Amino acid sequence: MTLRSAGSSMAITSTKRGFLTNTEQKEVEDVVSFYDDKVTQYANQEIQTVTLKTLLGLGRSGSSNHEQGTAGDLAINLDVARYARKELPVRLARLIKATQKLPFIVGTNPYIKRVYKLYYDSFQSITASPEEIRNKDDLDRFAALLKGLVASHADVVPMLSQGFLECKKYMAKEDIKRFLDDMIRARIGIRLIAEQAISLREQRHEHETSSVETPHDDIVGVVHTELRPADLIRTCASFVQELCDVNYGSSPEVVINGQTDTTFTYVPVHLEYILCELLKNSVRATVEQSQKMGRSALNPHGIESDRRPSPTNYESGNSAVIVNQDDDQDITKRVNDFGHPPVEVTIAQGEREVTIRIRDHGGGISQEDFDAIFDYSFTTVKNENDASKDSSSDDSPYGVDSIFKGVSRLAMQAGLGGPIAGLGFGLPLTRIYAQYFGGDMHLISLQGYGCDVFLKLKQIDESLDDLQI
Ligand code: ADP
Ligand code: K
Ligand code: MG
Repeated sequence: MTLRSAGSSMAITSTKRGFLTNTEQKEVEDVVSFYDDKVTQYANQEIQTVTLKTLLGLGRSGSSNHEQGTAGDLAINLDVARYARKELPVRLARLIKATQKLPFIVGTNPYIKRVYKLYYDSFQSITASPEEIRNKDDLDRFAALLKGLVASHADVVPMLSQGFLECKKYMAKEDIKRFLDDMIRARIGIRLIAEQAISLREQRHEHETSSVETPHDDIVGVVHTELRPADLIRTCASFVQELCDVNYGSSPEVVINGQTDTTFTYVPVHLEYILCELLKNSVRATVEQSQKMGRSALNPHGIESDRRPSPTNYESGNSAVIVNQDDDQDITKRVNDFGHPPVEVTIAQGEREVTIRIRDHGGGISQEDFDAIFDYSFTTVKNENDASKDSSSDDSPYGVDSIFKGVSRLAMQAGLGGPIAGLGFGLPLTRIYAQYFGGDMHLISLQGYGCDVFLKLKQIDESLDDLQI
């Protein structure tokens, strides 16, 4: 299977002026119908959740990948597509309504307006498409429509980040959090449904055109039943290291250890997103800590040679044994040519869950910041032209100048995968993704030393029947 390139869920088509091209800028000026009866009508309908099992087409009696053949595949695809055709407009309408309820001034922010318009246009195109999906051709047409919509939504998260960063002062923190938590959870569900409809169809195409029997037994649409976290970590690490090189001129190694041959059932794009965000945080902290401590290629330990720690030194006989490990054993001493200690990623396979620990030696988080790190838009990336400060002196809070100042301009250079840091969305979003299928994420800061992030993910095949999308 081909994973989407690392971080592609946050792909950014960078322009010199920020997120919006000139055409998009014009588009957001267009008046978008606010009082649309059709939206209200759909938004008033109940959401029909679906179990992951049904969504994956595993609920049909007597169906196994080998037995069902093309006819069975088609029936499953039709089920999923019909469900998507009926359900997506309801969920989109609810997002549109929720966005309309934001304070007026927040709704006038160009980024938020753009997101609103994307949801509104998607709602319109799906409801304008034929209601009946009867055969292969209908299916292909509908899947193509969804594919276009999913692609057009690729920048929604960075746009929301930038929008709410600029609107911080117009809404209470808790209200922003509630809105975004709900929105992002809804978005995950919408994408799962849409991407499942798309990828089942694509697999069918591959199946039909391939001379090899059942080419991807281990992939059921968006779910991978033999996902190897070690492989995904490697892909994400090299992507994040490259991003780090671009921003800082160097990057730390990423060491993967533990049960590296672990495989489990999960949604690769979710794990990919989580890993990229956590690795970005760790490499950034590591490199900035190196700079702070004056670690360099010439003096990688950041200490004078006569103050180097003594080698292995056991005080045996004590219940608490102090071990000054030698350079080979202590991972923090394994600095690379640029003076950075590695980021360590440890994989553990439990009976029903997989735990991934991401450990860095980037100095940890101050007590003052710690309480805020899971807030949307909270970041310690400094920018001289803080858009929200600028705008306080303006009559118009979203003057064209202020939009493109600050974080967006600094960070958007990074292109694919979003900035290395600066939007303040990494941690809150990562936690929502981790919790979506019953997992969780905890960050422990050893202030002055480094951070450990524990990511616990459930084997989702254990609970296919219970997981409601
Ligand atoms: P961003 O990375 O855009 O700043 P995040 O939500 O990912 O937003 O992180 C918020 C803040 O938490 C970061 O700006 C940083 O100050 C702190 N942080 C997160 N992870 C780490 C880490 N591993 N080490 C040190 N600080 C961290
Ligand atoms: K944050
Ligand atoms: Mg981050």
